[in-house]
Amino acid sequence: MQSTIEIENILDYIKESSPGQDEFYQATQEVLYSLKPLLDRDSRYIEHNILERIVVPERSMIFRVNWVDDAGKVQTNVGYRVQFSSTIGPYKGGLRFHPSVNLGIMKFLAFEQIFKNSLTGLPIGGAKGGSNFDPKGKSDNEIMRFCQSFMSELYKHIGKHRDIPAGDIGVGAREIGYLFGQYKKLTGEFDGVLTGKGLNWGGSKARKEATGYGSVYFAENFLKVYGKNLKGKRCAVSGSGNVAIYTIEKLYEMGAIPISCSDSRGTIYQKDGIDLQALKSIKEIHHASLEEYATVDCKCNYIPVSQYPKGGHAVWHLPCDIAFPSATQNELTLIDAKKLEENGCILINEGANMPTTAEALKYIRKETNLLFSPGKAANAGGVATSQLEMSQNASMSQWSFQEVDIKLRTIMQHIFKIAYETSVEFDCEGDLVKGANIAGFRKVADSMIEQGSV
Ligand code: NDP
Ligand code: 2IT
Repeated sequence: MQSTIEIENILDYIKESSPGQDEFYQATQEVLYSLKPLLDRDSRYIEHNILERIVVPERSMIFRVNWVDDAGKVQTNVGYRVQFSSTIGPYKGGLRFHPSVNLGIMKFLAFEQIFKNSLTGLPIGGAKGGSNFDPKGKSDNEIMRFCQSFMSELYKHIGKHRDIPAGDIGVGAREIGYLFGQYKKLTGEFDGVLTGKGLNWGGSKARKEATGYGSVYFAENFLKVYGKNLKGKRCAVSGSGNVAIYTIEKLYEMGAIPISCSDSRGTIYQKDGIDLQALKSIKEIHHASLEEYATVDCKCNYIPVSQYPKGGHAVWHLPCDIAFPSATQNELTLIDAKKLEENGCILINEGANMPTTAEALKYIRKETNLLFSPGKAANAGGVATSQLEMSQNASMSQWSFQEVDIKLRTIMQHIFKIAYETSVEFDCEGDLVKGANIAGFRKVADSMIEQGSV
């Protein structure tokens, strides 16, 4: 009872003190309610005011980024870095460049990152950053100048033992290269201050593939508990960026059939399996829209956003066995969840961060038998491999693709095990939302108590 009052008080406080930060409220609400069984069992967390302390970022930076476009005109964007928790290690988390970026989105992502990073078993704290800059339609030179301007402020706040950014939506190998170049110029140091670096200058093999591969390894572990596997399974994948592409690649390796991908303009449905080479060429080389895929491959159906079901997304209305939401937050709604269930889907495995709406998640957990892998566990392979990159940088070594992939597989197995075993410990076997939140929180909260009132 006391824990319910405490949780509601904290959520009221968040609502009042962070108006308009809907995604942050959604993320904290999910985490705090799922901690209830732990709080009821162990009174230390409330005694030490851990909930109140853990929902406030240690530090948030908001800064102006001026850059010059190709026409010679000065443009302005807003940059962010939210350093949420350094309890178990230096701040770690990606950078997102997307027009939708605002403080609430940065805070939700950085908050989720705390527990995700804790679940990996590695010593990394939680952070996120980015900008409302839209890379779409910009020239290579414009992107370079934006990255240089962004880093001209960010470099003051990061460091290899302090805060180590990486990629996320809109930030891939190209952007990390420009950011790293500027950091090196400003500081004169060749440091492992960013991860996702190029393989010639300190990057780790398999980092590019890690989030997608890790997501599939996680699904494989989960299905195994119920005597199932990925072979022959029709998998609906959303997104067509870094996470989606390497989810599709690994699904093929596991004998599954990835039947879809999507972007902000539409969805490709290809019953016999997505053409991975065509997808890579369109997205990784030409940075083009999936409309182009539809013109190259005539065996597929292209569904533009204008034809999506009302309140839903076409990709989740395709007949499938497993869903891999791998694009963005709140891309799987209640209508979508109902359709997935109706079509006989057995597992929703989140590759993106918080892709399932609160309403859909409640329905899935309370009213269906669908298995559900929360993003903070299922997509943790990316950040885990970033930490492997930091390890290689610190020891000035480079491991083979296979060595990194084996470590990634072991880490995903560990994350699944800890989330699953925690669900069993708290009498909710297979509820990995509770299992992951409790396990991720417990390690950070215990460490906060040990470190005192900092
Ligand atoms: P990319 O930028 O490589 O790809 C993002 C994909 O999602 C694109 O296909 C994009 O379409 C689509 N997308 C983005 N925003 C929207 C939107 N508002 N509506 C519809 N489609 C959208 O990003 P990643 O693949 O790296 O990231 C995907 C997800 O995975 C994000 O939630 C990210 O936080 C998460 N993640 C990423 C990790 C990583 O290592 N990269 C690690 C863990 C999680 P379009 O190009 O048309 O905009
Ligand atoms: O959401 C995430 O975990 C990432 N974007 C990856 C972060 C990282 O530091 O590799």
